Amino acid sequence: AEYDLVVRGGEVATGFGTTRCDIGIREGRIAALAERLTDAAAVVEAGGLLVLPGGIDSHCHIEEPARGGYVSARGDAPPPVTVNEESFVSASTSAFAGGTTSVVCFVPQWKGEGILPRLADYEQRAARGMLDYSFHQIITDPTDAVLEREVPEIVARGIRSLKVFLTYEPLHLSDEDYLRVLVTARRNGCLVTVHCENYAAIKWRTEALLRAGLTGPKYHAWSRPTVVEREATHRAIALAELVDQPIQVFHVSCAEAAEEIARAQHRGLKVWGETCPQYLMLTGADMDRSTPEQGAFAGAAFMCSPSPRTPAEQARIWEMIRRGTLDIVSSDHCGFSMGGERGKAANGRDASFDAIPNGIPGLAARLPILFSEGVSKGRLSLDEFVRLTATNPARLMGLAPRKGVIAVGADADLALWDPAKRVRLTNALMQHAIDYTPYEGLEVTGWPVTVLRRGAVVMRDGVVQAEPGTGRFLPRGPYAMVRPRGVLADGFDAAPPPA
Ligand code: DUC
Ligand code: ZN
Ligand code: ZN
Ligand code: ZN
Repeated sequence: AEYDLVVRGGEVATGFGTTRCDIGIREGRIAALAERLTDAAAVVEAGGLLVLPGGIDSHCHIEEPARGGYVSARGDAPPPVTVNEESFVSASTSAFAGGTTSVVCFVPQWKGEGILPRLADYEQRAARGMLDYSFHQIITDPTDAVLEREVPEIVARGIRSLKVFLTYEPLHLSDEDYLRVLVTARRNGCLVTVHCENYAAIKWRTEALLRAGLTGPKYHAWSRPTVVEREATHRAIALAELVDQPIQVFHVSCAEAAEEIARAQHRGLKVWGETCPQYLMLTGADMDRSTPEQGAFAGAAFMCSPSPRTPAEQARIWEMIRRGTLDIVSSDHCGFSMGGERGKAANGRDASFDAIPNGIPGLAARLPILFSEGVSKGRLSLDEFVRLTATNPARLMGLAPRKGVIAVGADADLALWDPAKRVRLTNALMQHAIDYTPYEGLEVTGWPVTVLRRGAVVMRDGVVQAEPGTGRFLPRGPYAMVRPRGVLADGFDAAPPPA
């Protein structure tokens, strides 16, 4: 047969407009888009369904050995070891269940070590999954050896983004170290992604809250108000402008921070902004929940950083998506179970808020929530949904045009959605390794019913069928979006990029 598989009769959202057509697949890639394709070895009927590019989640923490990471902890208390409970197999299952087929996840760097030892370990972990994957390299200890020897080596191995934190006790960089990472990224043709919150401000607020006896989960939000995020966003952008290095601001939770990004964009800077469903769906008040079984610890289920805000702020984030200031919606999936010893209760269920790991699971929930709240409720067109969740992340991360669009030559990663299917979210539907979802009971309209990864059906009606070890690493080469603008103060280039 001419095609290994034909997806027949769906409403196809290509990333650049919607059309009714058949999709012919050969050797895992899209070989033809036409009104009618015959001569197929197999057919997937898509009548009445939407056919979307498989989701790309360009920000998720999977099986990440984070030594003390994601716990605020005061400067005086040694942070505990925390390990993300999700494995690449459970994460792949969860992602497929929710319509996502590729991820960009994080290789850790532990302070006092180089980056290559962790990378070797992480490559082995990732290769066990079913998702296609690429890596951001976290930099926590930017020594000369790391920046001058190891970064060029990981770039040669296909990693094109460096991730830095401006907060968290064991992770945050000083301005000086952040500048050094920006310079290194510029010299090596990488994107820099930034967690923007002010470390010293959070530490100061946290210590004051604890002294006042305000220790419950809800005070997590009080420890990091929006001004803390706005200041760090402003600083991250200003220093990136100084160096002339493109950056993406991760997980924007408030309009103040988004306005910093908008202003930079209006001035022509290469600055992008991402947000996540939690900033559209959760608020600080969720951390004030208490249940008979869990008491105030129940609030820890909603604890992530930046903190969820208010309904008014949620509306402002929708507006910033509509304007295009925020052009990617990722999950920041970073699941910690409520039970057990490795998760939210790593430091006990009575731990003060600063000793509870930050992060919530969202790999499977991301697309159904954004589809329902966005497309079904009329806030987003289908095209906008596809761009926010697949096309834009693929382009910004250098994965386009292989990923993120439905076009001839692209990988046949497809999600078939029933736009009318109504589902009440439960933790079982998430199919992850975490023991809860923060969205339990939420009603959504629209659901992915079939998912193909490189032309193979990997999910049908919630049943994931893919062999562990079939996910592929997506190496990234040089790409234009992260090329510096060449605009420099006084015309003096203190960090020339490669010719
Ligand atoms: N924020 C979280 O909530 N979890 C993981 C890392 C982060 O920055
Ligand atoms: Zn972050
Ligand atoms: Zn400012
Ligand atoms: Zn994150």
